[in-house]
Amino acid sequence: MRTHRIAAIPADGIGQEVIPAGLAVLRALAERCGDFRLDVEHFDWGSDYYRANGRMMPEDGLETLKRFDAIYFGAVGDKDLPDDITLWGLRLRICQGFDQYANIRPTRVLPGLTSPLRAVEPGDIDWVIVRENSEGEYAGHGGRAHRGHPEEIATETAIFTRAGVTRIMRTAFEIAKNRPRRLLTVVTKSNAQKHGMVFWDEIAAEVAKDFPEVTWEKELVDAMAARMIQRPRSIDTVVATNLHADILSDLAGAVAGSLGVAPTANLDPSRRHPSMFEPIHGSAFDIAGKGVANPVATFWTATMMLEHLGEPVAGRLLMEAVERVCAAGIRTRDVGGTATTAEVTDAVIAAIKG
Ligand code: GGG
Repeated sequence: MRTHRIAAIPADGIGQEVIPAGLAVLRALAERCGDFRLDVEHFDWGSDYYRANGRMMPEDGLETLKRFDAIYFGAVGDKDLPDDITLWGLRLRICQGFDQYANIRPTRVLPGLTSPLRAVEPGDIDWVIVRENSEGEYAGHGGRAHRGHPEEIATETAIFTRAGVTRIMRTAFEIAKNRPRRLLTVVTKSNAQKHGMVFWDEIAAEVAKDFPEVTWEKELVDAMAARMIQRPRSIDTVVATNLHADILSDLAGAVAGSLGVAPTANLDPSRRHPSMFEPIHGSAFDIAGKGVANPVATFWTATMMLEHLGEPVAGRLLMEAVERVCAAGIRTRDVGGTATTAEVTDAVIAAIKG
């Protein structure tokens, strides 16, 4: 029997609803498969922890997480705390502290779901967005001066390193190489940002030499946003900076029907640290506690976690169960249904049990 140690951090808002739903589904899956078990430990880190302790997670929190094989994460964000405190204090601390530099965001229109784009059917969109997850616009480099004065200034400097850009580019080419269309779009804003973004284009061209089987192209981020709406079938694998890919992947989630179905894997490909799996969506405190959050993104991200843990069969079983439930019309209201979080979860568990 294989054992995988999972750290569960539901954190804020609907994270408190979707992570328990995801764990219930994972328990049913482990029971059905019978050849692996999940050893889950729960952590109460997040905004309530901040109110009690003055920090989003303990100082030695990363040390604690080191003994796990994966982290199953909900969402950060609180209506009373500044977003930069909650994001930097927990999610970014883990991503950057564990060098989870590759943020992988698949997008598909699941069976039974409807894209807001006219004439897009399930199967038409099959994208993977690769987000650089360790530096760039999220380097935290900058400052403020002359606070409160008319001449006040604020700087936020994006930092791109040769090592950082090369490794995310290699990851993206590798993913593109293993997909049927072998097409990679490298997204920048290199017409306007003539240092860091030109650097991205140069490194893409260098890395491309090692992947002759991959067709690659450059696209500006504004043009990419338009292309996602106007020519969605022309897109396959996309690589972009921390900020650009974050924005594009929210758009991708919306194109696929809802952010409520969009998953993320924050990977440390070196496997020196645990990787972290979460829905793309935030804490959505406007619907928190109402039992209507869509758990599908959290289930889909669980399939990515299972694959990472070396359980691809279980991952496929879970994804098939999720797709059957979506196709059967058991959907939360963000995707046009009336089902609750619990009803979708129960339906997926029933589909797993067969
Ligand atoms: N589960 C993802 C999450 O909690 N996201 C919150 C958020 O504010 N993210 C911003 C970012 O990652 O750039």
